[in-house]
Amino acid sequence: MTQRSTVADPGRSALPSSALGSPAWRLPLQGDRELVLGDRPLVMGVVNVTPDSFSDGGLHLDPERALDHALRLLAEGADLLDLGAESTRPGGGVYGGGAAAVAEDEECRRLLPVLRRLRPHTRAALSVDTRKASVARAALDEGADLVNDVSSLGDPEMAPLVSRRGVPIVLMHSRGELATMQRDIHFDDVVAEVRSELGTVLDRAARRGVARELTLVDPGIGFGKTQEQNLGLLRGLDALHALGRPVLVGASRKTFIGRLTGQPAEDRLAGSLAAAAWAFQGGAQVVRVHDVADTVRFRAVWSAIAEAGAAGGRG
Ligand code: HH2
Repeated sequence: MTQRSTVADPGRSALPSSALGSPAWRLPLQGDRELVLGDRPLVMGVVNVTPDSFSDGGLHLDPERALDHALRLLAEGADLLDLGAESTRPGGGVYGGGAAAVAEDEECRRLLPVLRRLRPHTRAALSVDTRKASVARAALDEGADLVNDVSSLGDPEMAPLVSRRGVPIVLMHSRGELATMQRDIHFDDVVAEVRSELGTVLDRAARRGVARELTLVDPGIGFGKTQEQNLGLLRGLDALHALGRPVLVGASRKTFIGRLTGQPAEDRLAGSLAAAAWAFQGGAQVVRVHDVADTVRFRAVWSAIAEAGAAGGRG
């Protein structure tokens, strides 16, 4: 398979500054590859190897089906993939009981056969969506490139692992435990508080040996936030750039969209694209999505318009 444009050749000179004016980051990946962030927003395709994910649970539990799905997302233009074997759907409030916790061996049993099959097919960055250091370690050994940890180092072994292996990590904002985080939510100013708490997470990560240059931050849309707070965060996303790290946004198919459109999770494409537009507008470097083909087409038009504006065209 051909090398994807976002995985740079080693030694390639510094990325030309973007027509959109955002800075570039180059995150090292295993095997002399890099993930280049900043010249245009990247599309991260979601591969859920779970029976119970909120929008596609059970569809790709079989390793061969998960592999087909992953290859399809790459063919549709995904810049990178995020493979997860534990649903992290929060519980409490309107979300009901939330996702069931998955034991480490079960998470590995779901995830590793897919990674093992997928790795030889692509040089695209492969992320593993896990809260467990032991699962992340096994996934890195099977060729995963980065860790997406929605608990932001909740497992005390995660920081030593990523620091030792020198791999990038996504640190996501949330408060409290998944099972209860949708209860008793209070923010006075959601954007300012999420920014400040992500700053604290970055500082704590640095104290535990995680290089700041290897981090991405994520506002945690849908994780312990009300409807209005999710909307406000997307609208105020650009404030997160003050943290000086690339921003990843996962809004695809989430409940806040369904509450506005009345659609079930698998029919939330239009709303997900609206959320992606706000993520792009807010300067997100990565959007995590289920509907890759449509998001890639959407980005083509969005970027063309943005770059026409940046070039000073007046039509
Ligand atoms: N959202 C989900 C899972 N992982 N990771 C990051 N960094 N940001 C997110 O917003 C995020 C995430 C939830 O979406 P999904 O994987 O589709 O559902 P489930 O957790 O039910 O498997």
